[in-house]
Amino acid sequence: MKQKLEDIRARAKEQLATLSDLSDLENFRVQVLGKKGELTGILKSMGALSAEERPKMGQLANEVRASIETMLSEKTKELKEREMQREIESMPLFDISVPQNLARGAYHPITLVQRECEAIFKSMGFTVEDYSEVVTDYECFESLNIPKDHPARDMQDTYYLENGQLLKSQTSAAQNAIYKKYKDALVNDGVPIKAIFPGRCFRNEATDACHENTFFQMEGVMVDKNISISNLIYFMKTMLSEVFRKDIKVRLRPGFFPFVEPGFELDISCLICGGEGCSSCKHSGWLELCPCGMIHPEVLKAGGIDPEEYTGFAFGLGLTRLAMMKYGVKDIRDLNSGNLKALSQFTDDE
Ligand code: FA5
Repeated sequence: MKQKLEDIRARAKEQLATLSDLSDLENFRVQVLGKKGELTGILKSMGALSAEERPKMGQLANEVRASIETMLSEKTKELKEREMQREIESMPLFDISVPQNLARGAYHPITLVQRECEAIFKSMGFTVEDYSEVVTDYECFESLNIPKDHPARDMQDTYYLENGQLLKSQTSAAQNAIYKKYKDALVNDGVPIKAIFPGRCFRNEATDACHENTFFQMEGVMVDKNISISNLIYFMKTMLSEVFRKDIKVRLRPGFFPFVEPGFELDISCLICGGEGCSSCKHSGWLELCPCGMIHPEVLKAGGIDPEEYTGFAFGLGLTRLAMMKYGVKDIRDLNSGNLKALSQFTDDE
């Protein structure tokens, strides 16, 4: 029996040295030390020994068991370390040149107000349309009742491409396409046209605290039977009270735009100076924000809509100026400056 026990210890040592897998180790443990294992079998047969032999063999068996258990735990530790090493080696290398702790970006204030306005109008059933920045003379002027020789063009001098197209000077340039897109649903299915179309506009003009050569507007139109100025005023009021979340002073005064009749200028009391007068409002205390009016019959006709049957309103919200007022930006030029110190302070407060 002594020899058998020594053999088990020697074989265990040899066998363990060849194992390289944790699951093989477990099989080995069951095979040698488990309930039906080799060593357990020997321990069970000890009853047959003489009273003199039994304690000696018992002691030896315990020593063999303890040494096999020690070898097993050392081998287990070795294999676990090897496995961890393999995992580490398979991980992507740490690249010390990758910049760490970069400051997070923030949305541009104009994007923030644009999204806010879109959400407000969507909740009132308007669709949001996208339109190109390069448009034709017809889209930007002719279809809006502004023929080639019309003096209203002087107010909106813009940048022309060699092919005769131009950078749109107003989001109204999308009106004609929107009417044509939705007129069939209006006439055949009685679905009112309710759309907003935000976009970047360009004008060749001298810049100051409230004028940029590149700025954003958001146009809105609604066309249906029996649309009146009351509908226009309701939507304008709802939009402004939701954007500013407080009462603000507005005034509506007559304004001329060839594509609306009647036309209005909607001004808001300057929120930079509280209406006292400052450079942001050209010292008038008021800021032109959202001209609007009832769509001119000729414009509806150009869009394929019968003005005898349908009426509508349109507005052209100055999104860049709205961002100025909402965030207290005194000079419009700061918004296009790319100055991250200035721009990164705005956050979406939703
Ligand atoms: C228009 O552009 C008309 N298309 C608006 C309109 C639409 C009228 C539908 C009626 C019906 P106006 O040129 O006033 O109008 O510009 C509209 C708004 O855009 C202004 O009130 C102002 O808020 C903003 N805006 C105009 N020019 C500039 C500029 N150079 N810099 C910054 N914002 C400007």
